[in-house]
Amino acid sequence: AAPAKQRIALEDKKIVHPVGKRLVELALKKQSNLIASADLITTEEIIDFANKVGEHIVALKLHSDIIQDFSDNLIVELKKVAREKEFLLFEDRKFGDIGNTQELQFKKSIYKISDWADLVTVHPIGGLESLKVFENTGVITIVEMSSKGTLTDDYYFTKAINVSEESGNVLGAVAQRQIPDNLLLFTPGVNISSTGDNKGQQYNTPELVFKNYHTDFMIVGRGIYKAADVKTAAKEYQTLGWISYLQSLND
Ligand code: 5BU
Repeated sequence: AAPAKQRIALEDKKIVHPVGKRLVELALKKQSNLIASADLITTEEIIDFANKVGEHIVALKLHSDIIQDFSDNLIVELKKVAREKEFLLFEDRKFGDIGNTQELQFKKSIYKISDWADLVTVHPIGGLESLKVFENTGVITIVEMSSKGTLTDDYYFTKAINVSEESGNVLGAVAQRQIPDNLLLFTPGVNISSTGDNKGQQYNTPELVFKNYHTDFMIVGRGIYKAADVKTAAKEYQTLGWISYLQSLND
């Protein structure tokens, strides 16, 4: 489908959340709207990956609960790389409970997400007040998923966007379509050499998501971490993503 309207450039988006502002600043400085998903299960692999892709990304996305040897040391090391190579730490926790439980999961688990994550994902299914517990961490709501047969239909999407716009904690949303300009759009399900996997994931190209969805940040997992040369792959996605973004400004 053709884009409904002109896309807004990153620097012209009216983002008020400090973490959202920082992300935009990093994107413009590094000429990157790439978020790498480090879906790796050991500390060694994650640190190695972060060092290789760091200069090409604006954020490193983690699933802490898949890391077999998770420890505070991993976070100490990751923070060092993140500071050095200038990217944010993004925990894709997909919270989805009442506020009190989310608060315990966010602050009290062995992952101590509140101590280090710049960004977290949340299913806004618990409603507006459930989002308050994330305090100064940037919340990215999941308003639509990339997988085949997802239950995030138009009705859910609209309600989830309303909650996201009302909450001061939310800087953006994950979706596979255009969203209001006051939110940053994050799109996973991006791969240049595959159209999907055998577990329901569906892929689009960087060109498509920037042009048709007006994505602000693309999220790439296997396209990078499974590549024979992850640094080269990250650079390739960075370049293609940025070119696609710039082209989409002129559509
Ligand atoms: P992939 O290897 O590029 O398919 O990984 C995609 C990542 O994005 C993975 O960590 C997922 O958990 C995450 N993801 C997604 O693929 N689709 C969604 O709708 C959401 C998250 Br929300």
